[in-house]
Amino acid sequence: MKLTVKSILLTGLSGAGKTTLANMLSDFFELSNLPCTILDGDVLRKGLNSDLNFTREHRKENARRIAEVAKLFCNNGIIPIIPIIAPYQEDRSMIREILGAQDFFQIFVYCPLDICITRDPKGLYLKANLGIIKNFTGISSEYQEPNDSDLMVNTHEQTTQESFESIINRIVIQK
Ligand code: GGZ
Repeated sequence: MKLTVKSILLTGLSGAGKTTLANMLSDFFELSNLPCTILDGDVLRKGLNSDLNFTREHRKENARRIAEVAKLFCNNGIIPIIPIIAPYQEDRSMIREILGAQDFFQIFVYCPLDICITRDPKGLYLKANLGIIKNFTGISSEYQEPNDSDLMVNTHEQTTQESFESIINRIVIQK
């Protein structure tokens, strides 16, 4: 089995299902002996990017660092799977440029904001609505929906398995 791409970005709101899909892709690649690594925005913000907040400037720096780390993996034959909100078109374009447009696959993990608010797995939307968390994407900070994605999955209308399969159908070449 081979892939048509060398790096994968999953962009979308908090609670849209990016991490779930990233984990499913990672499990599938590992079973297929394709080396990969997950670079999750939430995880990296606890280490490498712990000095960054959620201002416009810091989100850009967050995206730049993650893309540069992803490039190191990519250059060593390891597929970076990148589930991050990446709410700004400019930053997503930068990530695409750093990783090389030809090998890059951007997935828009779409779920309507009101559904993400209902899901609220970590209670973050509640805190954002109460003003406890500032600059929260979808509430007090914008998410610019991409119109240049290679694929859009709708986690509100599709099951996670259907979303996962639609990704696999686009990036896998069966030998
Ligand atoms: C957005 C926030 C915020 C604010 C904390 N805005 O769903 P999660 O919890 O587990 O993942 C989100 C993560 C977002 O980090 P990213 O690096 O992906 O964001 S970005 O690409 O926009 O820089 C969320 C949590 O951090 N979180 N505060 N204010 N998400």
